[in-house]
Amino acid sequence: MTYGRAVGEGGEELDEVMGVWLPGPGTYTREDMFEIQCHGGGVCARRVLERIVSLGARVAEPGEFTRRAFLNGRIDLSRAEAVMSLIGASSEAAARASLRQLEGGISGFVRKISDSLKDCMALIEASTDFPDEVDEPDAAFRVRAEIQRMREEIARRCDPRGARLVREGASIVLAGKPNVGKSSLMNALLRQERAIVTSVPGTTRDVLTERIQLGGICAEISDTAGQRQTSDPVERIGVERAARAMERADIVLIVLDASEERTEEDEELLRGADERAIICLNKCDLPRKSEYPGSFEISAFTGAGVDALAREMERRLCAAVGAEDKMIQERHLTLARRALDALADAQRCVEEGHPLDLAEIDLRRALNSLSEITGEDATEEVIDQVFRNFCVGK
Ligand SMILES: Nc1nc2c(ncn2[C@@H]2O[C@H](COP(=O)(O)OP(=O)(O)OP(=O)(O)O)[C@@H](O)[C@H]2O)c(=O)[nH]1
Ligand SMILES: [Mg+2]
Repeated sequence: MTYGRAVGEGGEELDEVMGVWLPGPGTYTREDMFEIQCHGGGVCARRVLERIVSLGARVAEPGEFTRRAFLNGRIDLSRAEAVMSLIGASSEAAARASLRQLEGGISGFVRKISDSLKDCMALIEASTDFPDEVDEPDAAFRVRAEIQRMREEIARRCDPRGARLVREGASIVLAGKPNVGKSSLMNALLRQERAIVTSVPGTTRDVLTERIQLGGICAEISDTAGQRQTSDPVERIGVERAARAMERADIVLIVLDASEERTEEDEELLRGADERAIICLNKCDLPRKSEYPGSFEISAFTGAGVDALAREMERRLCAAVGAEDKMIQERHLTLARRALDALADAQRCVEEGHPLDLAEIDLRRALNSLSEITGEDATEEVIDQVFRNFCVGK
């Protein structure tokens, strides 16, 4: 590392810098590299960069460094993608999953399954080439068992919902009739006065969204307009938006008012409750007029029970994400599903008693799909597609 000055065309000083010489192959791309470290902020970096470009350098294309690392064999395609998702991670869970992928979690898994597939194919070839030495029914039995095992193992890693939760975060929606305390609960969960709270029913009209982190998972929490029949056109649009937000939610907090008798509007919401719902009996600080078995008894006003509710949401989201190493990238999920389909065809083929070399064709298809995840013989088109989404310079 050398200390020096970056100078302009006329010798004028642009910045005080450090120059670092990094000889390959121990570098990110395995090539020789030279790094100039200038002061932060927009102006210094831009001036130095413009000067270097005027001397003949060019700015890297999006993902070019990682692409070079891939083309020079330092990382496989799934690790290159992990670099990108690590940079873009919006939550602890996303960063953790990306790091595991960068360390080769997916690559190792793909290698293991690919080896099992090759073993199966070798066994099939042996049974067709040397029928006297390898008993075909016995080979068929072993291949079938192995296919079943591989299918289960791949399926465990393929969880589109868990992947979406890690990648994009969860959606939590507050629902309930007007004035039960949805906006108050939103504020209590956020620990800030975000939504307007009044004693006038119909206060919230639009969907109001904020981000929180629950157990390292990013969640968008949305306060909505109270559900009721209304002739006010503005409120009616709000009620429709609330219904749409509920359809897409991962968790629906159905808020009831413990200080009031339940009404038909409450009952209708409760009838629509599915496994995504958590029933919150709010205003428990006031004298009770209604109960609800199995509900979370809370007071958005005093804060009682709100932490327990947050912990329950955290528990549910963490359970949905799962502890095991899963695939998070859409591209990997698509390819793994393709491999699963091919394996299902292979299994059917063996079970229906067709010649084993027919199943081998399906096994090869599965192998090709899996190899595309790590980018062994990936086409130029696939590689372009992966790096197109990178940010500039990495
Ligand atoms: N005592 C008590 N009052 C509460 C509690 N939660 C909310 N309130 C009061 O209930 C009234 C309505 O609260 P909001 O949070 O605006 O209710 P909302 O469900 O968002 O109502 P809309 O936006 O009209 O659908 C306000 O006067 C709050 O102060 C609570 O836990 N205890
Ligand atoms: Mg409100």
